[in-house]
Amino acid sequence: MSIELPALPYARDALAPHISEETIDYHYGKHHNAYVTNLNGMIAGTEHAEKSLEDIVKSTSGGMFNNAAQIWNHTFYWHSLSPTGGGKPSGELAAAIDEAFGSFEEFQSKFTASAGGNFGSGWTWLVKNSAGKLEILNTSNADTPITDESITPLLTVDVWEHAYYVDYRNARPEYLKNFWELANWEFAASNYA
Ligand code: MN3
Repeated sequence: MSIELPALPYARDALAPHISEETIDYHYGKHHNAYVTNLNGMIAGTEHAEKSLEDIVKSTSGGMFNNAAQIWNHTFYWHSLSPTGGGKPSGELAAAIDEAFGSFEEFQSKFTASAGGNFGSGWTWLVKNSAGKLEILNTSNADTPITDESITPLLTVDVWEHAYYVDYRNARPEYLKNFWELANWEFAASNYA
């Protein structure tokens, strides 16, 4: 068994103009794909060769963990974006956001500040904690919330520079502004439920 690169949930040009086809060609076609190729090379002939991706993430460290977690994080990120995304969540998720952050606008501004201030390469997440309450979480490099069984990730944004340098050079704030036009609240709501 080998780990496969999951299909993108939309066409490569579907997120334009917020995220270009060229960015997807690099980010999905080269970066995400390279993590898959690297991991398959590393697990071949080891005790991890027959495990699921999640099991590999939860039972490895070092290079194996980094590649496995990056595969998982990127797949989750592609689903956190949608060509029909943006706007605001509704229903129970909207109520949970209001309860945790005061309002959607407060949440959005805190999440943007957290992602903007996530030093170096990493990820910013909206998660449900063990008490069922929503939180914003920053992780560094390949680190992922799924290593903590008590946390359920709902939505993520990739703040590695490779996520935005083609479209926005070094301007992470511009990328984050455009992230809100793509945020997939249906995906987040299904993770929350
Ligand atoms: Mn990335």
